[in-house]
Amino acid sequence: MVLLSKITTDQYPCLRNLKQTTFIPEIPIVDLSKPDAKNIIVKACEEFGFFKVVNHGVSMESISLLESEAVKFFSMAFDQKEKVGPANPFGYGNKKIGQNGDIGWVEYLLLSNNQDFNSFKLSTAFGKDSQKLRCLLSDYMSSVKKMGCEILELMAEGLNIEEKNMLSKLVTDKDSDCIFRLNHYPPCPESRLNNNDNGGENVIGFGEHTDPQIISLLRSNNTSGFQICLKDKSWISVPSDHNSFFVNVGDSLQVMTNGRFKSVRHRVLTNGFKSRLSMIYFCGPSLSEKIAPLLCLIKGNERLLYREFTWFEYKKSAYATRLSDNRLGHFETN
Ligand code: GA4
Repeated sequence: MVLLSKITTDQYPCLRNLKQTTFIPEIPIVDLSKPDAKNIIVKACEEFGFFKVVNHGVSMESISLLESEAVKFFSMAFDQKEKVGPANPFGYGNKKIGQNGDIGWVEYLLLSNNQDFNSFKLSTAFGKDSQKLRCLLSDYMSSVKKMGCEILELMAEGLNIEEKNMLSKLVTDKDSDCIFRLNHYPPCPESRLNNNDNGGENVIGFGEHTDPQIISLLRSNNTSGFQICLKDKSWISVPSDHNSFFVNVGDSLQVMTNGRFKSVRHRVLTNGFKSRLSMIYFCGPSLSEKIAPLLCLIKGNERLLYREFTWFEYKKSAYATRLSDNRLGHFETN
């Protein structure tokens, strides 16, 4: 017979976090091959600003090939990686995030979809292998972008917007400002001491923030750590799933839907034992694109919550902020 009174949380650390547990909602799952995808997308964007995508159409081969090149890159000696740094904003970065004093337990490679903006040379760190990396990056980025546009078209349909490509055309635009980020979170000794895989005390890998763009498409290896903030301000851990993508609503989409969709606050906590590797594609419009609430979505005498601004204006102001700042405040109407 098992004596329940003998069970301690030292034996069963997973029990320790039960005190926090209220109701943990299920993360919405969108199957892109199903006819109800558009309705689930809209509901998920209203409720969470976040959802998981299966049957995404991005080949597992292109994902795995890029992932193994990324693992190779991050396992190089620090001074070798540093040759493609510092990230300003593009290039290799270590611990420092952005230019305004944010730090995290993370190293990363940040790239623009516009090659001219990537002032660093991958070949400096990769030598002749850089050509292979460039091809894998370009393959991956174009198929993830395609998935992003499919999602934006379903979203437009779900929102009953007549022009099916009203949102996706911002990303298919030849001058669209999309960014690709590879994040590597090495195992963190301090989180190991806490022996806590469930959040709580773990060291921050990437601090809480919202993404400035329209949507972001995230894929990671099977290491936990990613959390989202719910409407009631509580944080929940999102179970990792290396076969799926996760979609974040960004600030620009919050503006275009006049606050109906919420840009989701999210963060990454480090793991004490395993490395986490994530790849994020941020779908942004062209710098000259005007962002404002879409009038076709405004009902009756609903008030416009944001003034119009260009993506260039928004980016300029966003890059002057700290990671956790509310970047939209500046563009709200009174
Ligand atoms: C958050 C989303 C993307 O990772 C990013 C980040 C950017 C950076 O790392 O250079 C920023 C951050 C992000 C928003 C505020 C500014 C700029 C760091 C930072 C403190 C690439 C982006 O587009 O905005």
